[in-house]
Amino acid sequence: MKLKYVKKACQATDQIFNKLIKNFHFKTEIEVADFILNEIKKKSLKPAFPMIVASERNHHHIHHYPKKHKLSGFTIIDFGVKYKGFCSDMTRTLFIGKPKKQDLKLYNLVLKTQQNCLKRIKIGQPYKDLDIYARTQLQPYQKYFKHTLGHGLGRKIHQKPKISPHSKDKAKFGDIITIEPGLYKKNNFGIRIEDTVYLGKKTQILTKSPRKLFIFSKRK
Ligand SMILES: [Mn+2]
Repeated sequence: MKLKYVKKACQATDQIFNKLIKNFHFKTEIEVADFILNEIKKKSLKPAFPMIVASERNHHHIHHYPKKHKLSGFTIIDFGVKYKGFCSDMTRTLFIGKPKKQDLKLYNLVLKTQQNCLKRIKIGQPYKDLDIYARTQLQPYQKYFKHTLGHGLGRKIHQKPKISPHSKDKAKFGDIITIEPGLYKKNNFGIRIEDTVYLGKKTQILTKSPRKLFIFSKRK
């Protein structure tokens, strides 16, 4: 039952993100947040947690709530919904303006790290090994990875298992977790890519929104 509901929550999240991208005309963080909230309401669902929309100057704050701040540069959008009491959690990072070569390099590093982590998940494996693996993948930028690689979710947005460098939990069949590497540096960059994942016979990625970097021009 639980998996079914988390899947539904993830599908709704993908649909809303898709709509956001197709209608992208937003100027400020709060406009993006309002659009998403409205779409969640239209589906008669609730947000799983206070959404994060964090653009330049704010994107290094890991938990930043949307403001009237103008969108510029890397823009992190982190949201989820609750479906019959079960959560989804997804983050995508967009770029507003023209990314520099170094921006693309950093984005691709986070993406590659996330994809490699997803491929590496194995039942029985200590989660701390996966977290440490992510940090080695992010070298030489690993000091800018300022949170844990992921977390369990279900009825609560953060629950067991722990996926951190000190976790004592091991990957087990049936786990529902997030994998969310990121890089954050004040006045420089803020990038995170996160998916909700189910550990079945195979690893199933339940949030399926595109992971390529969407680039939009700045609005005046
Ligand atoms: Mn998360």
